[in-house]
Amino acid sequence: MSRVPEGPATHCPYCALQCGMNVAGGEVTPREDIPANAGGLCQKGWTSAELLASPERLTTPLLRGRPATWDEALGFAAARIRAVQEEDGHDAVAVFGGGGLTNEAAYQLGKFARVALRTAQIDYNGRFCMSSAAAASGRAFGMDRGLPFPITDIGRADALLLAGGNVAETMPPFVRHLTRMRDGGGRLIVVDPRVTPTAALADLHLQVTPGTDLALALGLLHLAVAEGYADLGYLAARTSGFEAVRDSVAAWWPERVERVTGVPVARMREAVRLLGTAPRAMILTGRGAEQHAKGTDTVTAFVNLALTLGLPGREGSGYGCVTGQGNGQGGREHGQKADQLPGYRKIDDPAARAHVASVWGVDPDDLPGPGQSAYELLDALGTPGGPKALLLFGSNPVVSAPRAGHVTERLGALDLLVVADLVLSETAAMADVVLPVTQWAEEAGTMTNLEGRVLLRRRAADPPPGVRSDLAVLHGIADRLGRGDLFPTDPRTVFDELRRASEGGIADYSGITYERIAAETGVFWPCPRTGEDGGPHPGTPRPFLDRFATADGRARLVPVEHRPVAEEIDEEFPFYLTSGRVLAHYQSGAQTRRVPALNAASPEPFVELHPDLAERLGIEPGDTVLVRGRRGSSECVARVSAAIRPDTLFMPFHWEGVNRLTNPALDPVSKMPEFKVCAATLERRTPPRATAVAGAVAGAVAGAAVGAAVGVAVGAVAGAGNIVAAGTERAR
Ligand SMILES: Nc1nc2c(c(=O)[nH]1)N[C@H]1C(S)=C(S)[C@@H](COP(=O)(O)OP(=O)(O)OC[C@H]3O[C@@H](n4cnc5c(=O)[nH]c(N)nc54)[C@H](O)[C@@H]3O)O[C@H]1N2
Ligand SMILES: Nc1nc2c(c(=O)[nH]1)N[C@H]1C(S)=C(S)[C@@H](COP(=O)(O)OP(=O)(O)OC[C@H]3O[C@@H](n4cnc5c(=O)[nH]c(N)nc54)[C@H](O)[C@@H]3O)O[C@H]1N2
Ligand code: SF4
Ligand SMILES: [Mo]
Repeated sequence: MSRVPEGPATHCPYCALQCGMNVAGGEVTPREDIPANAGGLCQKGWTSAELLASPERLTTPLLRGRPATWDEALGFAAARIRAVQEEDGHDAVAVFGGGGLTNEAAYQLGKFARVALRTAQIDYNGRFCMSSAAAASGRAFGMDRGLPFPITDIGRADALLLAGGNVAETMPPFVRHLTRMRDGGGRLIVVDPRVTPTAALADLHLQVTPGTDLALALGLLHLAVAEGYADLGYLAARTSGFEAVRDSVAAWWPERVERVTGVPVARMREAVRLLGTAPRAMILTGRGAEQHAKGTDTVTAFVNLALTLGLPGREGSGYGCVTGQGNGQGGREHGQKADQLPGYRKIDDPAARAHVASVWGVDPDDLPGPGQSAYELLDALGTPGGPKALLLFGSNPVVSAPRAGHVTERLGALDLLVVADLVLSETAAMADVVLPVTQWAEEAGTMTNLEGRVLLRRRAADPPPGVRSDLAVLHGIADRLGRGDLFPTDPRTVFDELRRASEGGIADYSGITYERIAAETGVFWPCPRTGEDGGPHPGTPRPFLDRFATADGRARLVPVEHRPVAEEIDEEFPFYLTSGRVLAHYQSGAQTRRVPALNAASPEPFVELHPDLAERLGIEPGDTVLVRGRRGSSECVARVSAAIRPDTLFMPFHWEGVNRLTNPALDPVSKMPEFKVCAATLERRTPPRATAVAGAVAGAVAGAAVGAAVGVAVGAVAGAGNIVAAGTERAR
């Protein structure tokens, strides 16, 4: 294993900011050399090493809940896979991956599905994350890279609109880039139904009704055209489709948009003025705008606005998606997506199949075609004709999938569930076979951050005895299926193969090596083997400066229409329920709920509601309430806050609960579920429990600490009531 890089300098296990950190002796310290965090870390990063030595860590395989040897566990899994495939065919075994896996593991998982299992049925949790932004960027620019510019460009912008992102809680060190921008006179516009810590930093907050960003973007575009901010020279030189889009927004006059979105006309005008007059402007989207059954069109509408203003492909300006998981970017490039082969190639493209099959040493005709998207796949488990077995790496769908009660039922109907994880997640607890794997600091590999910068995860600690890497697990199963020779366990060997497989693709990694990443603090893809001068390619920090990645080099404006949410509120379920994140927890909470300091900061699930609504329903802060929807219900603690619209409830999804209610209505293009809005009601359940009150107080204190940490003026939050009041008028 001498070829695997070691050393304390690595990156955080959690989000896509991939903050640089040193890990030594169980202690974490931030790195200064990584531009994304430049010396900063959030609370999750600071405490990330605690899970390495946690007693809750899995260190032995489990077979039907009992400790087993690796040989027993892998042998059982392989024998069952063979039996299921003999009876019901290759597609009867499905694979589900995750955006937290290294590039090497994600690549190997896709190859494992297509070559060792020969199944079409593979998808991953990134479908729940950035798929709408990816689809919209692909459609407009011919390429999807979260931020198609270095994150440090943000600090030099003169105006930035962030739609549906709460970076002060989801990527706290990101705030330093926004602060730098504001210190330089730049203005921040935030679109969110809540006065989040991020919205509280903003110069202008557009407090939209959940699910109406598409109408808002159409309205902003209408105003931009009407007020003469369209950059006609740029549109003519670098884009196509402007006329059709301009005509399509003609009917979205500001008063109509105010009625649909709840955003006052004056605020829309101000947003357009700030963006239209800024020499350098940016438009960014987060999950709040994207996780809808119309997410792709919503992002397209924001991209149309950015293109109309002449932003993408101009240094210092642009459109970007603030991606999510640690390897959310790389995880969507190397083939764990149902329709994809490595290098962001399409699995139904004959040339792509031929290239990848030659790297894999298999016949292109033996490669399966596209499979189903994440929710469709989960929904089909154990049904007649659906998969009978599932191998799951790096996701906890019992907590995080939409309509989770139903998904849990489907998982329970499987003949075989195999889960590779570090802890006994809610999903692992259901598995026939649980395989304990190494964690970030115990393994080497590469991660691609939200900028498209490929980073090196070094091995900085020894794994406990008994655990194996994801690559070793895949090798162990493949070996028992007779294909072990095709699945090496050394990350560098896998990366070198990935480089060849990606060569010539959109996400070309062929010129990237572990040495270069270490020497250059990351390399931006695309990075072919050689540059224009015949020497090593420098990597591509800003891929659209000269041309877009479309066939004709032009960006495409695509007309889109607003439509209502998939499940409108009514008398029985009169409130919009939205969901998202809090600072202290990560995703399904499988990792962070096991870190004592984080659990203390945010100990239990809650629902946030407005004081007016609480008063109307007789709910006091700290009460236990039942939140009910058409698909399920969830009990949690009430938090009363003027920072939310009175028609909206917010629940974090870090605990089992909110996803029992969420709506699996899918976006037709990206297959993203409508996580961000469904209809719900709530009622007081019991008198306040002692722990509930204590929890609410602790939560409030933690919230205040967040505010302080990101420099939120308390007055801004207190003043939120006005904005809430202004933002609630809404015609039916
Ligand atoms: N602390 C923490 N940080 C994380 C993660 C985590 O779990 N915890 N996860 C990582 C991952 S995978 C991701 S994807 C990112 C997500 O990062 P973000 O997108 O910033 O996170 P969310 O909290 O899901 O959603 C952002 C905001 O959308 C708002 N919102 C809800 N509905 C709507 C709507 O209809 N329109 C608009 N405009 N806004 C709406 C919510 O109020 C919320 O404040 O965070 C990453 N970082
Ligand atoms: N209601 C609602 N639901 C949502 C969202 C929302 O905003 N609202 N957001 C969605 C989004 S954006 C996302 S990204 C998903 C995320 O939801 P999940 O897919 O459930 O993500 P995690 O909780 O990160 O699950 C990762 C699991 O893999 C394990 N793990 C971590 N690293 C590794 C590794 O290297 N190898 C292996 N084998 N296992 C590992 C962890 O312990 C954990 O159990 O949730 C989605 N669900
Ligand atoms: S912002 Fe993201 S990458 Fe940085 S320390 Fe926090 S969780 Fe880790
Ligand atoms: Mo995500």
